[in-house]
Amino acid sequence: MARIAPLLLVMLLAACAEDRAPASTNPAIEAATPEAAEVTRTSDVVHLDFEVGSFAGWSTKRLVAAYSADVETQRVRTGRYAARFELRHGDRVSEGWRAELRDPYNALYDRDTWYGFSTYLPLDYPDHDYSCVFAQWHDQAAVGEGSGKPPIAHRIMAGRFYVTTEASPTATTNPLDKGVPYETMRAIKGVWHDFVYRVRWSRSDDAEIEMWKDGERIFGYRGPLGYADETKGPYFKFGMYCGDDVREPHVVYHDNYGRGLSYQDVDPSLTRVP
Ligand SMILES: [Ca+2]
Repeated sequence: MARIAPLLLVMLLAACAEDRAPASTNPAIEAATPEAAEVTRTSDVVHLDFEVGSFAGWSTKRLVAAYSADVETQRVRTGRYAARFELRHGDRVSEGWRAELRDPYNALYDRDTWYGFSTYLPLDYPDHDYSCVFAQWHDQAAVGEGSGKPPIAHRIMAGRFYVTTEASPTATTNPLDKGVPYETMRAIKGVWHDFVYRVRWSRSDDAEIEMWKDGERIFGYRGPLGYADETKGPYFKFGMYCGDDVREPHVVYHDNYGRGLSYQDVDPSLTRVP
């Protein structure tokens, strides 16, 4: 029995890992103070576009290492900075293989929330037949309750870019309603793409999604979305998340995340001066 105790201690420390700041010497990550995140959490319109040269305003606890995310000056959509994300073999945090930043804001129900961001996949982004997620809207589980699959996930698999939805009366990893409101075979490597989403979150069956890609309206959806029993609305994350442990590094760039009350508020093609 005496040999089990150290193992239990290691397991407990691992279980608590999500609540610790990442072990990092990355100044961009260390600049993401709780105070800045609190401002983000309570504001209707925010632009977390990295133009402050750091991840101020974001939650960074889903980054395992200094390389998981950094501010980037060579490959940017607009302005001086973007963010580079890298997911390597074994990068597991918060119960998944991920390198993600979270917008601390919980969306309000029964009103429109607009989101915009730009994404760049490098030409050597690996082709694979498992699903990876660049951006997702995740349910906000109450303390002590389990999380569900993300109500909206913005994915790539086998060279296809697509969007999935999930809905159920309660948060679950096997929701009753699954949807694929958008899929395409478009090649998306080597160029920036601008995405804008309008989401009307609802705990009834009348939620709405509209999505624009590079200024063109791509799809609309109306129906069940998310988990009807939740108190707080979903939150946004982006970076790189894969359903399996990756065999080779996956790199993606994001820029110009905005959240607001109109298309204009969040248009990721605009250059904003901080
Ligand atoms: Ca930028």
